Amino acid sequence: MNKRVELALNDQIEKEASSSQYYLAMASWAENNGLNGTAKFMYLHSDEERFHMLKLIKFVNERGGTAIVPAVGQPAINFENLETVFTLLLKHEIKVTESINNLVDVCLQEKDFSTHNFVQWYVSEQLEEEALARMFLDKLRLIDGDKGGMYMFDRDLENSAMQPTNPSGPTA
Ligand code: OFO
Repeated sequence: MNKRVELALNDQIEKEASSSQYYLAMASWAENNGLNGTAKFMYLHSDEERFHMLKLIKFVNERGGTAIVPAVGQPAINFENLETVFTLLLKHEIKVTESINNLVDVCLQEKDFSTHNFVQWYVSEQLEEEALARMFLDKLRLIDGDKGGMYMFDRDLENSAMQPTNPSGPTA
């Protein structure tokens, strides 16, 4: 496997692992603050990010590279409020999108068209994740800190089709 591409893929593995931990921390915070819908969303989102990591690990190893399982730092324990959580989520996803775009760029520079093809799945995934985070933030801005509104937001999220699907495994 091309070394620059392998390096960029391993960098992305680290980003997906960090995303999974980050959303797990948000899930735990939400659970401790009576926000069950948000907790459910974040737990599933954390699983989804782990699935993104596993998919990359398998791809690197199957293509003759060496996937590196990364150490990840401890994420935050406390968050100010729901709006902060979703603002941080959107910021984080924008950074991940930049990193995916960089990966696409490296594939094109190195003329690795099969990895480029593989990475397109992540390009579409990022578009969806950013759109979803923006939609939640728009709703939270409308609610503007109103407690009743937040209760409804969380309850809607609990029953929502917007919940991430539980990924079935690295080959799904
Ligand atoms: Fe892996 O999609 Fe978000 O970060």
